[in-house]
Amino acid sequence: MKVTVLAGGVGGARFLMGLRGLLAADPGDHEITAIVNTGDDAWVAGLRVTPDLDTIMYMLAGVNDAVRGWGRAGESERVSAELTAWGVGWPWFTLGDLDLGAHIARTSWLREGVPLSDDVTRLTSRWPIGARLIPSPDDDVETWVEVDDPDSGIRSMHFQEWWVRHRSSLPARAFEQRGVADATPAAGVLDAISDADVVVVGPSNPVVSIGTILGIPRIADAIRSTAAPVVGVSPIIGGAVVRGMADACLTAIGVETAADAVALHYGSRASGGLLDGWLVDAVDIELVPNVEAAGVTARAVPLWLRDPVTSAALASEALSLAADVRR
Ligand code: FO1
Repeated sequence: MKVTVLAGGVGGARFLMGLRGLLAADPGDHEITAIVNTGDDAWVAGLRVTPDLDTIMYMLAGVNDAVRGWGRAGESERVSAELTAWGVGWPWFTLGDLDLGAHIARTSWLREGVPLSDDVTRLTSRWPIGARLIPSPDDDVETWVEVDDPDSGIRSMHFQEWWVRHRSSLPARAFEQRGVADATPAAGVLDAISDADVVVVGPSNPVVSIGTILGIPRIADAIRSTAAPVVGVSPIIGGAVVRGMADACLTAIGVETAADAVALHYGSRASGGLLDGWLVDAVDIELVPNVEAAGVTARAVPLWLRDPVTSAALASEALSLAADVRR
């Protein structure tokens, strides 16, 4: 079975871990492809940093820092301290020594003209991660946030500065994908959508992760027209985010932080949107009729991705819903 997952950072990575575990236990050929958000990416100290790709790579490789949710396990920060001493990079954005190894390798290949998707292939080939990761574009498309700063008024900053430096405390007025108009889907992205047996919209931030992937020209249309069933997993449980800042992002675009509101935001494929099916958590069972009324088949199942067993169970629910909506 070919399963293609649209994914951001930790939520997407945990879902992919569950899917990999589920399919590994099932005889037969399986292919997992993750189309990953690159809007969080940034040039830091002259290096190209790609947080969501790295979070997924490190977690699937088993070398991630499970506490912080980003970077490498067993990390040290000697170089980062030196960069701060030299006044280079973002002092509030810690690049660990091991993590820097990936950023230096990636940047050296980029400087040789090797596109990001090939850099990802080179980096991930170091470990048997059991999935193919593809950046949604090879081009630099960065999410910038327009904020209304009580001190300095309206200004724009890179998503990382809004999220890491300011913990999304500055009211976001708008999110801009810089460079998106000239971007194209990376090699393999459109085929991964059209050739899939199932497409999953992962439990990632609907605005700055999934939204950023969908903003790349032609990707949303590929999802609308794929023969595969398209099912999504709500990143909102009981009216709250599981982690991160999706609530601040949803508010900024006028969408309620609720499992049904996000499904309606993505829309049903029957009416020109993206979804055939949608999973909400058991606590949100009363929202199922709202989602169904919008033309999306909905189910209430446990969504918490606590460990390999619950993650595999959620992946199984997503594939089961896909089988149902396919009929
Ligand atoms: N998040 C933080 O809260 N503080 C950091 O210092 C930080 C550094 C960092 C370095 C590399 C990387 O790939 C991710 C890093 N992150 C950090 C997490 C990052 O903001 C998130 O992974 C996503 O971009 C937002 O979900």
